[in-house]
Formats: sequence, C-alpha cells, structure tokens
Amino acid sequence: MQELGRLEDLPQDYRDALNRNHLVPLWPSLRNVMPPHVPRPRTRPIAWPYQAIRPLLMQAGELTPIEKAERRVLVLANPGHGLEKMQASASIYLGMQLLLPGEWAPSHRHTPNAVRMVVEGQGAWSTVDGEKCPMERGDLILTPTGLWHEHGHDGDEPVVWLDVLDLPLAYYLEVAYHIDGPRQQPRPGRGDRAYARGGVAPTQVFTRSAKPYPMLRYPWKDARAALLELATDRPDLDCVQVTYTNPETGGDCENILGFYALMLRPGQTLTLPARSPACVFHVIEGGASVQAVDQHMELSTADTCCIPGWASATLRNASASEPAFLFLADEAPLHRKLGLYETRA
Ligand code: 1HN
Repeated sequence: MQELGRLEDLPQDYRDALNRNHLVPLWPSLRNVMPPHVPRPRTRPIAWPYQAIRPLLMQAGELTPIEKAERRVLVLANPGHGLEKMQASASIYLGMQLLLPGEWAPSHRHTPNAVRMVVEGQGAWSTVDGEKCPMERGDLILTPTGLWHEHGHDGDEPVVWLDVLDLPLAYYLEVAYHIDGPRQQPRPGRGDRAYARGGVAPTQVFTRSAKPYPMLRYPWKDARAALLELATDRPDLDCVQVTYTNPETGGDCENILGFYALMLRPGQTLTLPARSPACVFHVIEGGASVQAVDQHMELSTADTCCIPGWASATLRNASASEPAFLFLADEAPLHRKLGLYETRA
C-alpha cells in the first residue's frame, strides 16, 4: 500500500495558512480515519470487578446525598476512550447506580435510551411511563427514549443496578437532553404480566397494542427459566441465548442497543465470532472468563466487562457443575439499521 505524505512534509508557512483558514489536509490522516480492511477501535477489552466498585459506591452513599446527585452513579469508563468521556464503547454508557432505603430519584425523561439490570438488594422500584416495576436481582427494566422514569426504595438494604444507555451516541449526535417532571401516579397493569406467556398477546376487541414499548420489565425468573428449558430441550445447541424482544413486533426491545441473556452450560467453552458491534458482559449468576484481543478477564457474579467490536471472544464457565448466566448488551440494532453490521469468521 502506498505511503502517504505526512504533515511534517509540508512547509510550515503552508500549514499556518491552512490553519488560519480552518482547513486541514486529508492525506496525512487518511489511513487513520479509514484503516485498511478492519477498523481500529478505541474501545479496549476491560473488566470492572464488582468487588472494586461496591465499596466505592457505598462510600458515595455516605458522601453524597441523593438530593445532591439525582442519580448516584459511578460510571464504568473505558480508558481507551479517556475516562472523562464516560464511554464503555463508541455507543455504550455503563454505570452502577446506588439507591438507599427511603431514597427517591425524581422523575425525568431524556432522549437517550436506558435499561437497568438489577445487581443486588430488594425493595426498590422504577416507575416508567406510569408503570411501577419492582426491581429484583437480574430483572431488566427498560426506560426507552422519551419515557418518564423515577426510582424509589421501600426496602431496608442498599439496591444497586447497572445502567446501560446509548448516551455516547446521543451526545455525539448532539441530541442528548433531559426534562424534569412531577412524581408519576402509577396506573394499574404491567407489561411483564400481560405478556407473561409467550405466544399470546393482550388484545382489545381484536386490536393489539400500538405502544412502541409494550413491555418495560423483563423478570429474571422468566428469562432464566427460558434459558434452562432451551438448554434441556436442545442439547445440540452450543449457544444457549435469548434476546430481550418487543413482544408485539418480535424485534429488539429498544432501537439502538441490543440486550440478551446467555447461559453457559457447566464446564462449557463458547467462542463468539468477531462482529462489528462492541459487546458488554455482566455476570448474573456464577462465574465465567472472557478472552478477547490480548485480555483474559475472570468474572465473578456481578462483574462487568466490555470487548471492542471486530474481536472474537471465548467465554468459559468457571464451574464444571453449575451453569453460568450472563447479561449481554451490544450495538447490533444500531449497526443493522445503519447497514453497517458485519460478522467476520
Ligand atoms: C439517567 O437518567 C439515569 O434515570 C441513570 O437512573 C444514568 C446517565 C446519564 C444520563 C441519564 C436514571 C444516567 C441517566
């Protein structure tokens, strides 16, 4: 491949003239913005052990009252992007949020899509678009773009959850903003009950729901049971995985990021192909290792890691006798919509 001219090859007075006129020569940067054959992600494979996060998050609970934080969150920042960018990957933001007994995180809505994966504790709830969703460990709760949401806590122990947002994308697109609102009055009815049984959907005089987000809470007990039954029924399957879907359309439950649960059989090793989207792994139950690029990451329950796009990953269940359950988030819906999704063997 042809070596291209460097910036230093140009006379200083010419470079100064370009600068003064807000102009930049393309050729010194061309290979950087458009590398040959495969992108060079800034996203690094990195793990955030819960054991390191938890004491610092509890300390945040002592240092900063909820009124001074609104959302008491420690952001899981990928050093490949620079910590101040608060990015796990190009489009994924991750944060661990703490709500203490009696606290309330007031109602607001915003343009980025969010989900919460409950990590520990009992008694908290999120009211999303008027639907009061109990938060139990492993539950996935959606707060899609534009929907009002607030969090409260009637229990007596700290509750922690993992927030996953497409905030870096919304920020880059210059569309990120929020609006504060009044406390919501929960209304009766819950999507996770209405759609609790696969294959039948609530129907009003032969008409199905037109809501873009008909289901807001995906209970872990149901996703876990689905994985265990899939594993039993299909011993031939290597990849025991479910996608969190919109039960009306069958499509992804949110527009930009994709969410999945994966079961590793006892002793299983599973290799995932290199794909264009970056991917986040969070251990709901058990332990697993994730090997990607040049990193080997050992994950215990509640640990989180991310891997860049264009990298294959080898997952291994740490236990020879128990299954391991992982929650995954990726950028696949976004890549597919943009026509940029690729898998490499
Ligand atoms: C947000 O609204 C929440 O509602 C959590 O719990 C994290 C990070 C950035 C912007 C908005 C929440 C957030 C957030």
